[in-house]
Amino acid sequence: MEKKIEEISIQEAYAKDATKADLDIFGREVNPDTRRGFLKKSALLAMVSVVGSNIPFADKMPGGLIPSALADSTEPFRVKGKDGLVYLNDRPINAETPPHLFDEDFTLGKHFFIRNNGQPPKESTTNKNIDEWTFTIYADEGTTTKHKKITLSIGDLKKKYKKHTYGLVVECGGNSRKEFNPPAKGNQWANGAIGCGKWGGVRLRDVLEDMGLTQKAIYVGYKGADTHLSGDTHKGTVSRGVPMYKALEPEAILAWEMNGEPIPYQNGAPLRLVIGGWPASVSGKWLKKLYIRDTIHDGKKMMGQSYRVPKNPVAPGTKVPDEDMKVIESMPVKSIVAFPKTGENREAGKPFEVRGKAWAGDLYVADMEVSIDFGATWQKADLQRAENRLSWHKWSAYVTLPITGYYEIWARAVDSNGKGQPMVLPGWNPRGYLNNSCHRIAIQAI
Ligand SMILES: Nc1nc2c(c(=O)[nH]1)N[C@H]1C(S)=C(S)[C@@H](COP(=O)(O)O)O[C@H]1N2
Ligand SMILES: [Mo]
Repeated sequence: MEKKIEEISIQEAYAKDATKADLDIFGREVNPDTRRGFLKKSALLAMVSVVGSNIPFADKMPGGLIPSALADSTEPFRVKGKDGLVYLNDRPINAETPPHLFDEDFTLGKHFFIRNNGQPPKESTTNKNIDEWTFTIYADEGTTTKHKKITLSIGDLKKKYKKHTYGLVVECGGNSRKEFNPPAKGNQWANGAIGCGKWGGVRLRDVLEDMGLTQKAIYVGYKGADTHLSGDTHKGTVSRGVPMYKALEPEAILAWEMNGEPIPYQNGAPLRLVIGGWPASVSGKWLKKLYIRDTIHDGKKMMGQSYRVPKNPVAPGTKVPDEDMKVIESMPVKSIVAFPKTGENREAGKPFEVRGKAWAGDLYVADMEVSIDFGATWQKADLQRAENRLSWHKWSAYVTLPITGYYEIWARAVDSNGKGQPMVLPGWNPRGYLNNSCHRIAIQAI
């Protein structure tokens, strides 16, 4: 007899299990330190209904993994308010945007990727009266002259400071990690751990300068309202930061809006720091604390191997000691083909449009090219100016596939310093960061 399986979202699965201890489907305790463990029973049930049949070897499934049938489909393993994302992990939630959803001028909230390091705050605390959401700025001794500590609400920000809106690229430092060989631990992102929203809020600079910054203030760190997966509030999730010069740039903002709407819950509602061009881990979600530091911020995931790359190139597979690693700053130049969708057909001999987006960390994109012959020859694409610094550029080109057969369309951007995207993985590093190799799509000419 066919048993009806309940379809539930990840959110509901969490809510259901929230009161229980963290147990996997076999009733064993999930190891909070590895942030893995097996999928919880309720989550796995939700999947069985999608895969369409029983999962005989469910007990062999490595912790945190979801069936690949699901990794390619998106229903109904879905997070409220999101649509079309590819899920990598449910605990914490990590989901990426497939390339064809980058065809919008700015990434829609429902398509914006999710990279959580822990459990977001309760949704009801993030969407009530957002003007009442508060955050506190703490200053290290001697870094400010006017205030040592101040608490502000979103309402205060709106009243006191001028609102600014910028298109800002938020890209996970580990985007495109999937191509690393030997593989790097961490979310196996294809190319969709990036988004460019139009972020609205106030300048971080305006708020910080009101504290009376001194020369001693050299770094700014953040902390969000999310909690460690174990529920232990002392453990924290991620607390990163940027040097003061980056925090003071005009485009660094405290945002409560994305694309003219409140920020989606999973993307840091109601208030997040948005610092474009650097690894997205510096853009703190669910913002609760800012720290003005007299030293390089030493919060969680600032030290050791996280968001760091070797100071000098290393052979693939090398173990690199912490002291030989440096913090990632500006992200490298990169581009994506958003249209057509990979796997589509086009008529041989007939020109058709190819288009996408390109971005270059702190720089501009200066040049854009596409290839239909695996990089042997390149043709210039039409590149538009970005709406503002740190936003992405739109590009398009007309290509013609001469005869019937299988083709790949490759895209390559060059930044304003003349540095272009490599065709293959640029440099192996232990945690799999900064892969900006060319994006490729497959098209059949018929
Ligand atoms: N408070 C908080 N901020 C955070 C994170 C987090 O887990 N908690 N993840 C960081 C990382 S690693 C990335 S890539 C981006 C992801 O932003 P998004 O989920 O809005 O796409 O948020 C960053 N800010
Ligand atoms: Mo990230």
